[in-house]
Amino acid sequence: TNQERSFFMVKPDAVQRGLVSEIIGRFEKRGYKIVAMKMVTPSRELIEAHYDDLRSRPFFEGLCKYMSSGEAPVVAFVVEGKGIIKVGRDMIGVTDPLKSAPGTIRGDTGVSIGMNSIHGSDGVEGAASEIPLWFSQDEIANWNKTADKWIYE
Ligand code: DAT
Ligand code: MG
Repeated sequence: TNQERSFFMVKPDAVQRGLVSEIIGRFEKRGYKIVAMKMVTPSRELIEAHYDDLRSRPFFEGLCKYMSSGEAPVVAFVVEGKGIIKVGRDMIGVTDPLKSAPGTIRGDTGVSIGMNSIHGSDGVEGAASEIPLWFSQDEIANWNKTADKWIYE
């Protein structure tokens, strides 16, 4: 299906460094359709819910503090298109930017695991819970991308 959706977020470090368009542009360039996007200064509660499955990890507290510090907002966005959940993760690179291949977002933008530029849903379940956590139905644009006929054969 060409209607698969995944959730992404430009993290505070990348917003501070002026990498928003560089990062979101990669998804547009690939031919994917952006169906929702907003800048948010996330609350501690929202970040805890977002990273709920990492609660038992030693870095959880630091992660939540960092993401909800308010020193910079995040840019949350939803991307739609063929294979986006898996391809999105491949475009991002692995969790540690030092281990991410050049050409990936993390491999091209950072060196620190905690400031790794972008979040992307890690699977079908993650995407299904993260999209409604961050966006209400009326914040999602159901638009027809006419360029799709030059993207999908
Ligand atoms: P990913 O963002 O690649 O899906 P994750 O879901 O395992 O990685 O972890 C969420 C975020 O938590 C990750 O982007 C950065 C931070 N993090 C993960 N492992 C960490 C570690 N060992 N030390 C510090 N921060 C870490
Ligand atoms: Mg993850």
